[in-house]
Amino acid sequence: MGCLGALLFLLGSLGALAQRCEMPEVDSKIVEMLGQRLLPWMDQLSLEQLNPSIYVGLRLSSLQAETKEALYLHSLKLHYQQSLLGSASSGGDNDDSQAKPSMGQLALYLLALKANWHDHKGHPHTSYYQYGLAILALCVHQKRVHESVVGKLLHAVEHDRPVHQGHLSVDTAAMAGLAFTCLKRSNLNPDQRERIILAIGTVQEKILRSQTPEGHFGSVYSTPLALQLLMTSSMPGVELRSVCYKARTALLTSLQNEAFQNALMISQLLPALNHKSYVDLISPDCLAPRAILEPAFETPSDTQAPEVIRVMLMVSSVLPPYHNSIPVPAGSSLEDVLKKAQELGGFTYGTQASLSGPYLTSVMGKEVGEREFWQLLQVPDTPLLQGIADYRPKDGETIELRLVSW
Ligand code: B12
Repeated sequence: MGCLGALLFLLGSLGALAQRCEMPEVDSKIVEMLGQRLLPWMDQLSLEQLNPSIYVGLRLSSLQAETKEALYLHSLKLHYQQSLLGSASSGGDNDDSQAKPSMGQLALYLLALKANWHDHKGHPHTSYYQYGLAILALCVHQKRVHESVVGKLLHAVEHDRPVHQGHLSVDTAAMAGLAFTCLKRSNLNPDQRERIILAIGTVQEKILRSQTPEGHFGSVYSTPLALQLLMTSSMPGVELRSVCYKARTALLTSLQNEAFQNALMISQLLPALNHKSYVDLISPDCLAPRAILEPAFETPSDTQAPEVIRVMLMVSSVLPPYHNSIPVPAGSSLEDVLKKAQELGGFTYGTQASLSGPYLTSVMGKEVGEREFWQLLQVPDTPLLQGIADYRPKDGETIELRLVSW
């Protein structure tokens, strides 16, 4: 104990010299309101609807949903273990359309298992985000992965040239950073320690450079994960406190503007607002108090018929190109616009359920190929920051669906 104590003290004092990313407390009413938005999702217990990220986000927040949490974890275990064992097709009528969880979904499931600190039993060509998520999930379970696996993620970070903007998104960089931070803390790959430490520095710098004048890292929606990463470490010589303060201010403004409606986004934000990151799952703080969540009081919606707006919908990646003005009630989502366009004729689309909501996979019968996606843009060239279920176009706005490579 003496030796370890001295070492911890030394590390602690060294840490004190460098600034940490400390976010001042956020009003508990705001946090509660975010938590309440997750509650309805916790009643959706089919494999399609289950979202392990929600469970992880809540467990790392200052909130709790009491029995709903236990039931949710139970359903996660049931469905994920069933599909892992390959017996998911026993559902019958759904045959093969019941997609298996991806590597990243399994990784989130592993994080969820660790986030349940009463029960530590666990089981276990994708994007670098999912690759990082998978390494992180195994690491918090203290499972060593082969050096070549870690090496691949290290290589991606080392060769992400900042001069050319880099190809790793802020989210991907943050996820890689969280995985590396876990590996560093757990010392699971000691031979790669130096490279891991350097890579953490590289992603930290990338994230700091991505801060917008308002304070977000990248966009509003990459800020939660970016903050999770910045909170895990100190950076000598960097005014981290003011950087994070600025990010918090930007987040609060976005919260006021109702930017956080999506359950997955809320699940990534809640830990950051509670000064926690996925790395804390290495040894979760079981004793931290968490406030009990009560469902929000429903405000009665006004009975007036909403005014009708027109949204221009454009698809130029197909022949002949599609261009039409679609009438929808004000406040409709882009998904409502697509539905209406399909109803009116001459337009078709298809989606796939994902943890972020419905993901647009085909337009006018054109399915996405390998490394392609249907990008959502506001004309002329501004990619939307939200998906079809969350984005609400304004009257007269033109939305383009464009098939692009990623
Ligand atoms: C990788 C990625 C992509 C890749 C996905 C391809 C692939 N096979 O990996 C590409 C580049 C294609 C992509 C596209 C888009 N993305 Co994206 N993407 C991500 C990222 C970095 C990781 C997702 C992931 O792997 N999750 C882990 C696995 C376990 O979860 P999953 O549900 O199984 O993952 C699938 C879905 O997430 C889906 N997907 C990816 N992005 C999006 C976005 C939306 C809205 C939906 C519904 C689904 C979806 O692709 C994943 C792989 O199959 C996240 C970052 C984050 N913080 O979550 C952003 C993120 C989810 N994307 C985002 C956005 C906005 C988009 C686009 C709408 C951009 C646009 N203007 O077109 C499009 C989706 C359009 C559509 N067709 O519906 C936002 C969503 C914000 C929000 N408010 O919900 C995020 C959070 C990025 C950000 N910080 O802004 N994305």
